[in-house]
Amino acid sequence: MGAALPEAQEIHSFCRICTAMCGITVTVEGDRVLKVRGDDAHPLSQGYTCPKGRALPDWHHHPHRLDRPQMDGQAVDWDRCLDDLASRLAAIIDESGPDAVAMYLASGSAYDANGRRAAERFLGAIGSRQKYTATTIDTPMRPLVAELMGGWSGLTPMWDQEAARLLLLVGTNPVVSHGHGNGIADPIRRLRNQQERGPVWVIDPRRTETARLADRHLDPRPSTDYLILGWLVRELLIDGADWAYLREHAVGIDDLTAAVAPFTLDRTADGTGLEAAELLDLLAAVRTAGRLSVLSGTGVSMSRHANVTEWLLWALAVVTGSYDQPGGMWFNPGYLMQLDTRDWQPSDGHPEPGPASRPELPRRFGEYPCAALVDEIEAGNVRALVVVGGNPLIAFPDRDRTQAALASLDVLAVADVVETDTTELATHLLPVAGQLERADVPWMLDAYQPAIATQFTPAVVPPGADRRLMWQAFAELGHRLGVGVLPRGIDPETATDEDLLALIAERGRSDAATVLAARRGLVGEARPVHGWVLDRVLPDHRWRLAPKPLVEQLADLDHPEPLVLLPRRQMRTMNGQLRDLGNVGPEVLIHPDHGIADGQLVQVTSAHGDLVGTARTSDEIATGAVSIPHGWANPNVCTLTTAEFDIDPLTGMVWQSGLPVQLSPAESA
Ligand SMILES: Nc1nc2c(c(=O)[nH]1)N[C@H]1C(S)=C(S)[C@@H](COP(=O)(O)OP(=O)(O)OC[C@H]3O[C@@H](n4cnc5c(=O)[nH]c(N)nc54)[C@H](O)[C@@H]3O)O[C@H]1N2
Ligand SMILES: Nc1nc2c(c(=O)[nH]1)N[C@H]1C(S)=C(S)[C@@H](COP(=O)(O)OP(=O)(O)OC[C@H]3O[C@@H](n4cnc5c(=O)[nH]c(N)nc54)[C@H](O)[C@@H]3O)O[C@H]1N2
Ligand code: SF4
Ligand SMILES: [Mo]
Repeated sequence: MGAALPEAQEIHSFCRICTAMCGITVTVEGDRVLKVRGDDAHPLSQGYTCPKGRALPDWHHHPHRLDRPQMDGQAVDWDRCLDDLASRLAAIIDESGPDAVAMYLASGSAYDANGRRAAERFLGAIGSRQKYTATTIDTPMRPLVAELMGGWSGLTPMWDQEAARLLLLVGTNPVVSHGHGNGIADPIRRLRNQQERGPVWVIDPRRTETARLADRHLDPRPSTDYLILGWLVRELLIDGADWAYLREHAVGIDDLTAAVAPFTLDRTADGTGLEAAELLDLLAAVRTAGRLSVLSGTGVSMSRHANVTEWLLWALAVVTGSYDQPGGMWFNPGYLMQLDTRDWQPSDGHPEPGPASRPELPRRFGEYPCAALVDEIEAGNVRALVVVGGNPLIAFPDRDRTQAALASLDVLAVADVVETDTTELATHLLPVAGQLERADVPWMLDAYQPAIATQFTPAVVPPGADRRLMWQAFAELGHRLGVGVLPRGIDPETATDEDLLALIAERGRSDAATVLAARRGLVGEARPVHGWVLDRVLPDHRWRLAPKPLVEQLADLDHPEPLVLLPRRQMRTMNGQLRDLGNVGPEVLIHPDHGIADGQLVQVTSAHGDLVGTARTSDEIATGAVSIPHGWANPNVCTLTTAEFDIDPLTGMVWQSGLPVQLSPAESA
């Protein structure tokens, strides 16, 4: 035998697939990642992991991992790839200006603190305004409503897991998703804990994994939640509102009262298809609880009524005195972000115009809506696109147009860890270090945690093959273009991940050395804190209860459609990620009454396009709904959605939930 075999080692890290960011213990042997299990000593996840986290070893050693840079599909070395990319970008900027270079930053970069910052700084440094993120195909209604009602788009209300006496979930399925906005590790345990204090109510047209363990489940017609929420607000304003809180912390009460006046019980029961008795039970539960925690998800954010529904959901929280008060919802100021120490200038929520080809699609929060990107490419305004941890071909509407537009670009540079639908089209492929190959702190998602806490992970294994840290790739690209990407004083030749992370950590609640030693989590304040949003963020300490653009949208809502598409996340995949590790494909979930048999091929048609998939029939879904997960190449639900019409005028959001579809049996795919 030759050299001694390396010994197996256990390294504490945290999973960077979803916002729950569970503590994990990774078994490695040399550069082989053997196993991932939950870390029992982790203060927030307490040993929990889901199948995605446990699949990290298979993902790390994925047969289609990206090992070497490529140009037009040919392996090249980094210098060649970056030289060529830089000179092509320079020529485009010279000829067409910096706005001809766009960037799409998505899920895969949200958990690479250094890489994400470097990519964003690169875009800013070349002077481009063409920034797109997954927020505008996911949940732009929340920052919109936060800005219109609270003066700042970043407010994320958190479930009070210590004290809420009622948890209301509207169009979210945390048992599978682990939260939308709130990072919820070990969701079943946390929901059970909640039930010891007070009931969990779920509103969802599907009897979801979460609905099955809830105390009560209401299954309204899709996209009619606004009626339920508006009716609750109306009734509470008559009896049950927290008037002391409202007098001190709200403006626009009369306008809100007028806006919800038409929401009678009859109209709500009629519009939602729910029994009056069920609705009255919910109202009684809210009155009994006094304050509540109420969370929404993609069932709200992707619907045509997203903004209005989210507004009425926030209004419900304000009217019950729930926001920023114990037993209601709190706002996590973040361990690293320390939002509670900043000075706030309240915003009135006025957007800037969209890009030249779609000026009607508003620019908000410093970004353009994804719905505009394909038009910008087709119009020749965008000639180069840099994709940073995203997969537009499974995420954007108009699947075929998106494909043609990406293929027509002069430059499509993609920074990813595995081959995807989008990497196949790349002119420049940047194989960046995956999550186990880099040190990290949860920078962007600091304020989505159930405690004021942070954590640090070292690289579990060094970057394998010819992969580079993403921040290095952008620093080198910037250097070639003569723009600075790294903070001052950082030498790209000698700096480490930790040097850069220290600059983030030192702005947190303890010094950088303490944060970088927090290998299994560091909890600053385990319990919710209250008051900083009321004191520091809200304009004049008051919620604006009736923002005009939302009141106007409410006046203009239409009737529900007979059969509609609903989104659904799957337990073992994350959007388009992990699907090729032997996971179940995207079944078309329908009620048995459509005359289509379980396992039969079914065609689903929208006003825009169609797909053929395998039907799964179940009475867990209402007859008026068809549930199809996104993230798959075939069938790809993005063939049904479009950015051409029915785009939300306030956010530019694509209609991805509740859009009308038709079903018919299909012979073959
Ligand atoms: N019709 C329809 N469309 C939808 C949705 C829907 O429900 N229905 N959902 C929408 C939602 S909510 C979202 S968030 C978007 C998702 O849209 P995307 O975020 O674009 O989709 P993902 O498949 O998550 O892409 C993440 C990519 O990051 C890569 N990645 C993983 N780790 C790393 C890393 O460490 N570094 C880098 N650089 N890359 C990495 C992965 O390999 C993957 O290719 O889709 C949206 N589109
Ligand atoms: N396992 C796993 N986890 C994930 C992801 C994943 O792909 N896989 N993706 C991550 C991402 S990017 C996101 S954005 C989050 C999303 O997190 P969630 O929003 O919690 O997840 P979804 O499964 O999309 O849940 C949406 C629910 O809304 C319901 N719904 C649809 N229309 C309506 C309606 O009109 N009214 C009501 N009340 N309900 C409706 C659907 O039936 C569905 O159960 O999950 C994240 N976590
Ligand atoms: S819930 Fe799963 S994917 Fe999300 S952080 Fe935990 S182990 Fe990772
Ligand atoms: Mo998302």
